[in-house]
Amino acid sequence: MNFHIMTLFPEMIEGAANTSILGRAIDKGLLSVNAVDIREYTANKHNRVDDYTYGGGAGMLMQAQPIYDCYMNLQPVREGRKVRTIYMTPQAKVFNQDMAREFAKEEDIVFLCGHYEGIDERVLEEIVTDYVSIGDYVLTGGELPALVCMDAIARMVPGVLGNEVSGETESFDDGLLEYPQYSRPEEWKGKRVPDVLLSGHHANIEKWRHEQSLCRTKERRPDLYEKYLATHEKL
Ligand code: 6GU
Repeated sequence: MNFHIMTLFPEMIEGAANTSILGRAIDKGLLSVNAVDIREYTANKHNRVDDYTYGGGAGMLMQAQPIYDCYMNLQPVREGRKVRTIYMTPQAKVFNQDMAREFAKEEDIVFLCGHYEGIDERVLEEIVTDYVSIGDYVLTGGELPALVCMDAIARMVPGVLGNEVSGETESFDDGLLEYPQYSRPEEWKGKRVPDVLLSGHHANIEKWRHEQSLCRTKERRPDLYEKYLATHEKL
């Protein structure tokens, strides 16, 4: 899978993408991360990529031309392939695990990261296929959101997490939060690991973990808990 990130801060993307699990997946040839500097495509003699907004109002806007030329020069676009192009913006539906799973099926994904007060609407209409937010708060740019989405998508690509582990065996796979987990020692600061986990009784362990998931979800995410009950109603 190939990620193409259009940004004014390519070093922000490269720094984060080349570490840990993403870095290993790149080394293994499962992923590529291609951060492209939009500024390199400006036709402005002072290298500007922003200008005032028509109609007035606060701040500057990223102009259409550099973004469009940058997009048209991306490899999959040059080769005439249809490519999902995601604009990271708080004016959008909030990213979730289902979306990560869907995007992970693509061969190429383009992320467009905005700055300033946003981007000229006309270039968005021309190239963007998906509008995605990462939550109801405002950030200074789309780079961190793009990294968040890229990480969540990448771990759903087969092989990225390693041979045995599946991206599905985590919180949200069945709509519940994950149960608490423990490693050695059996006792730490007077706190003991729950007996059932030391029992070796796998059915009881599964039952305990499911109960813990339910409890934790009800307490921390009542919204998810209600949704779970509604879809798992035993008749
Ligand atoms: Cl995707 N972009 C920006 N700039 N701010 C955000 C966001 C995205 N999602 C939440 N806040």
